[in-house]
Amino acid sequence: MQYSERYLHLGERIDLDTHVVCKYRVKTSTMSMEEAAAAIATEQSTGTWTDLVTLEEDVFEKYGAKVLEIDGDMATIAFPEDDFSIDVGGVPQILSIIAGNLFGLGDLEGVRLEDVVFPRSIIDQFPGPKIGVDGLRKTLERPEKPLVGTIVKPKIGLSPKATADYIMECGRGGLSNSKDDETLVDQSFCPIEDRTVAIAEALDTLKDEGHHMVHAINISTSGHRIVELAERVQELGASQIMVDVLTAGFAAVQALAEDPSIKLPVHVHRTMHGAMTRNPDHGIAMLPIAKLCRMCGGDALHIGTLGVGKMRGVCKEDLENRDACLDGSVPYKPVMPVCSGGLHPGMVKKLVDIAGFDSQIQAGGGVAGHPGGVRKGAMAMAQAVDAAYLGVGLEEYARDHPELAAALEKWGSL
Ligand code: CAP
Ligand code: MG
Repeated sequence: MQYSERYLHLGERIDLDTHVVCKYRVKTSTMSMEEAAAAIATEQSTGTWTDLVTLEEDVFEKYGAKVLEIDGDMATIAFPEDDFSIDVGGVPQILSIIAGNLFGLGDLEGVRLEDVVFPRSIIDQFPGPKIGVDGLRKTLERPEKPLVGTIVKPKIGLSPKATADYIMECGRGGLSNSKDDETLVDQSFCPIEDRTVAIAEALDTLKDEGHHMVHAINISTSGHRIVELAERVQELGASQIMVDVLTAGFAAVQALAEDPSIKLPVHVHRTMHGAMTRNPDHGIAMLPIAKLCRMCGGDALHIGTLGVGKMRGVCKEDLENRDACLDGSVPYKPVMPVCSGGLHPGMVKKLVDIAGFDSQIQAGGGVAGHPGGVRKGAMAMAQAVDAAYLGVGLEEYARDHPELAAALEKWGSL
C-alpha cells in the first residue's frame, strides 16, 4: 500500500464534533480520487511526500487527517481538532491546514475547498458579529424591509465634501446605507479624517430631518494599525467601518470584533475573492470564506448578486453564502448579506424575490448613473426595493414613480 493510503478511512464513523470537516472538489487525471484525497490528508496533517521514520504510530493516530468519503470528484476529509492551535492560532493557522500547501501539490490538476464545518471547540474561540442583522436594523429603524445602499462613485477622486454631498443626496433619496469603495482609504484627494467628519455631519443632518442612514468608512490598512484607525474614525463620528477582508486579512476583522472599544458595525468587502473563487476547478469557494467572516465578526458581507450584475457568480453558491450569513444553528449573530456589483433598479425585484428581505441591495453605477442625478438615482433604488417589499411589479410601481420609470427606461428590467 502507498504510504498515504493509511489516511483513507472510507466509510468509517468518526466523532464529527471533534473534527474540522472539509469538502474538496478534486481534479486529477493521473491519480485515482482515493490517492489524490489521501495525498491531501497526508500533506495537511502528519505526512509529506515520503514515509517518515520520525512519525510515531500514536502521533499518526491522534493527529492524522482522515479521508472519510469520496463521492464523484468530491472528497470529504476530517482533521482532528487537536491539529488546531488553541486560542492563538486563529484563522491563519486554520487556513494553513485546510487551505494550505494542498493547492500547490503538483500531482493534482486542481483542488477547490468547497465547504468547511467547524466543531464547537473552534467555534467558541471566535467572537462572531457584535451587531449583526438586528443591530443594523435597529440603528436604521428599518425592522423589515431590505436595506438599500450605494457605493460612492466614482470610487476614487471625490473630495470629502463631494463625498458627503453625494451621501446627503442618497439619504434624501431614501437610501439606508452607503459605503466607501474598496480602493478608497486615505488618499490625498480624500483624507480619511476629513471624509469621516464631513460624512458624519451629513448623516446628522439627515437624522435631524428624520432619516436614519449609516456609511461605512473603509479602514483597510496594515494589521498593526487597523484597530487604532477604527478608534480614530469612531471618535470622529463614523457610523460604520469597512474592511477589505481578503487584502487586510481575516485577523483584521477579528481584531475589530474582539476589541471592546470598537462599537461600530463592520461591513466586510471581499475584493480579490475572484482570484480564489472564480475557477470551478481550483481555489476556495466563497462559502468557507463567508463562514470565516461570520466567525471573525463581520456584521455585513458581500455574497454576490445571484447570477445578475457585473461580477461573475453562481446563483446557487451565492445562496449558500447567504445561508451561511443567516444560519440559525450557528451560535453567532446573523450577518447582513449584501448583494452588490453592477446592480440597478431593474434588477432589484428579482434579487429580493430570491434573496429575501434580510438583505442589503447596493448600487454604485445604478445610482450615480441615473439620468436625473444622484438623488433621483437613490429614489429609484429605494422605490424598487419598496416595490419588491410590497410584492408589486416594477413596471407597475413605476407608473406613479417617475424616478423608477427613468431608471427602467435607461437600464431595462429583469
Ligand atoms: C459595486 C462595487 C463593489 C462590487 C464588488 C464595485 O459598484 O463597488 O465593489 O460590488 O463585488 O466597485 O464594483 P457598482 P462583490 O454598483 O457600480 O457595480 O460584491 O461581488 O464582491
Ligand atoms: Mg467597489
